[in-house]
Amino acid sequence: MAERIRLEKKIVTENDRLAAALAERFDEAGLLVVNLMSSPGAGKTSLLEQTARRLADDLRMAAVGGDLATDRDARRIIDAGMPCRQINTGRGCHLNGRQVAEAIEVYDLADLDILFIENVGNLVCPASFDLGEHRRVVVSSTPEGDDKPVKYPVAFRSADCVVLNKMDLVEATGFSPASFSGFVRDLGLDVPLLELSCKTGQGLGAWLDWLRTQREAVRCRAAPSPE
Ligand SMILES: Nc1nc2c(ncn2[C@@H]2O[C@H](COP(=O)(O)OP(=O)(O)OP(=O)(O)O)[C@@H](O)[C@H]2O)c(=O)[nH]1
Ligand SMILES: [Mg+2]
Repeated sequence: MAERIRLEKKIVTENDRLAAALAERFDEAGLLVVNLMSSPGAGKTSLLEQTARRLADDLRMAAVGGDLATDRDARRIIDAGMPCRQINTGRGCHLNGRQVAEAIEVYDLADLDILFIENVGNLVCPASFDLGEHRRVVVSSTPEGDDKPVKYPVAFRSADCVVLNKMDLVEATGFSPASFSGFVRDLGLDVPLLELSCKTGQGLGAWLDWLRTQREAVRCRAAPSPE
């Protein structure tokens, strides 16, 4: 009779090894790497467009973005003033370490302050694949409904920052910001929850401040300590 054996040890996958190598490269170069995750259409590309328009004079930024097909997002981000490489995953529902490693070949990481990774629009698979990033941001939006944190806890629990976008639609959609933040806290998360609108610009200042603070934290960690 077949015997069922319970595996308690985490299996180190090929992606874990690639992610560890990426993390080492990112740390050596001293830049901040931010992985953006959301369901399709929550506003990841819009957030990067706004970030490019408002921060490009202060910080050197670049992006890589994953979509099943087309280079539409990359063209939008480039038009907003940030270099971007598009990765087409075909049927793949998330980015992996190999795809990111190939896409960043065109960048001199030491010349960048922030690298953004726009993951494939999907609130399930991307959460399980480390890309060597320093910070994960989950972007949610008001038309999706206020219960997403409890329905997709794996993604939200892995976040260092939660962005709630499309606040301009809060009344039209009947979205309850209080319920949403309650669900986030119920997961035991103690991370910033930034309410904003990429359409009106409301709340974008707090997002840019958060980015600057994270950039500084990573830069200080990477700087060699004085003798
Ligand atoms: N009303 C409103 N619309 C927004 C806002 N932010 C983004 N949108 C719109 O929402 C749609 C999707 O935005 P994207 O930025 O493409 O979303 P995304 O998360 O990058 O989408 P995928 O890459 O397909 O997963 C676009 O039509 C945007 O113009 C916002 O704050 N308010
Ligand atoms: Mg996009």
